[in-house]
Amino acid sequence: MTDPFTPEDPFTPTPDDRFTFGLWTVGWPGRDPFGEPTRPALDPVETVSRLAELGAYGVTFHDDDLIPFGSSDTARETHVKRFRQALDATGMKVPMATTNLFTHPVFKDGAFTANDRDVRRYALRKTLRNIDLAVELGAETYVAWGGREGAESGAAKDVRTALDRLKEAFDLLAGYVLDQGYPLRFAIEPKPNEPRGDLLLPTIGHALAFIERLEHADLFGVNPEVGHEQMAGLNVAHGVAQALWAGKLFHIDLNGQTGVKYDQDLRFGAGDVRAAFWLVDLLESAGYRGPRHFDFKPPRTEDVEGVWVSAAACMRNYLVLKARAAAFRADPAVRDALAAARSDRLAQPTLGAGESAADLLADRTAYEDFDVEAAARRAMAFERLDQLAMDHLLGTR
Ligand code: 3MF
Ligand code: MG
Ligand code: MG
Repeated sequence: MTDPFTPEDPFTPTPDDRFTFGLWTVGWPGRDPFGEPTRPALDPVETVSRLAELGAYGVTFHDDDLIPFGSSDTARETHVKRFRQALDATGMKVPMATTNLFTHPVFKDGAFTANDRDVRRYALRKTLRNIDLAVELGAETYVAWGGREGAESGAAKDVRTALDRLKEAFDLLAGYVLDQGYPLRFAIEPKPNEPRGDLLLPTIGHALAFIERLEHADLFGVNPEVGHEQMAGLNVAHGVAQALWAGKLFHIDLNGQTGVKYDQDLRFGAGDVRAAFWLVDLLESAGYRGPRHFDFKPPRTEDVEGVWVSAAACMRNYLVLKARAAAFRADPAVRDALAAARSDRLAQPTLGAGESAADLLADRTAYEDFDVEAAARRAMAFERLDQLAMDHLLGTR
């Protein structure tokens, strides 16, 4: 076996793999609710060059990751210029950007759904300003995570009215993008809780349903995050499959989580490795073309060198799982097991071409003559299929 992280490693990424990282991920200094930072802040310029060396395709940012909150216009220009130079020097891209609407205390009751109207107007201005920058830097996707849109107590937030305000905000932002002729789409990121006790649009399903009520629904998709779905005890591959089915998987946040607990943001592949395997299998077999974006936090036990080990491991784990999933799909024993499980038959429509309810009611084989007990006795043979998947995942096949 080749050592990981050496040039001979077959799982060394290249920009063609489309791996991207948020500046806030590797740049997280390790501040948590119980402790001070354990690492120095990273210069975005260093982040760009280190990630480029590791084989990433690009970086993403919140406005405040790049331009510290409260910077003067001159300082803002300098930050953007240095960042742009780093991108040019390395060939790194910025396929996505987003707004920080949660760190400053002004957003303690949310942004687009804050009870205070002046806070909502300020949040819209902050977002519009960063949309201009996102487009200038070549972003095609604008992610909107609710941040603190939510509540801890029942009467504090009228949820139906808050959803009106959220729709109002997204209708305005989309109208602006259309007026400006920007080639930008929005990806809403669901999360069930943290930092608020309960957040609005808690899961992929809630977000998909909300999008259908927007004025420019075509411009909106979702940005599911592995750990966020798992914090709600949900099957992330199922949620992502539904987003793909709806034509709404605009972006994805990859990371790791071990079950229903606080937002762990482990490196991708850590946590629920079986869920990660099925997710990669899905993304690769569905032909998802967007960036593979890592939204993780290198644990605060690591020093700066450990940050890059953790980042490289996100990409490596994706490539290992991609190879394992491809081997699983190519294995003749798996093809036999899929046939035994009759998985191909699901693609056959339940009704014949043009068959009506009356035709179905007239079909005695569907009911009167159907041998229910015999059909109930048929084994589905899913265990053999799943064990083959386990063996591929564990490297024992
Ligand atoms: C929080 C998140 C966010 C979003 C980010 C992009 C800070 O759990 O996942 O990361 O991904 O704001 O919109
Ligand atoms: Mg997250
Ligand atoms: Mg995220």
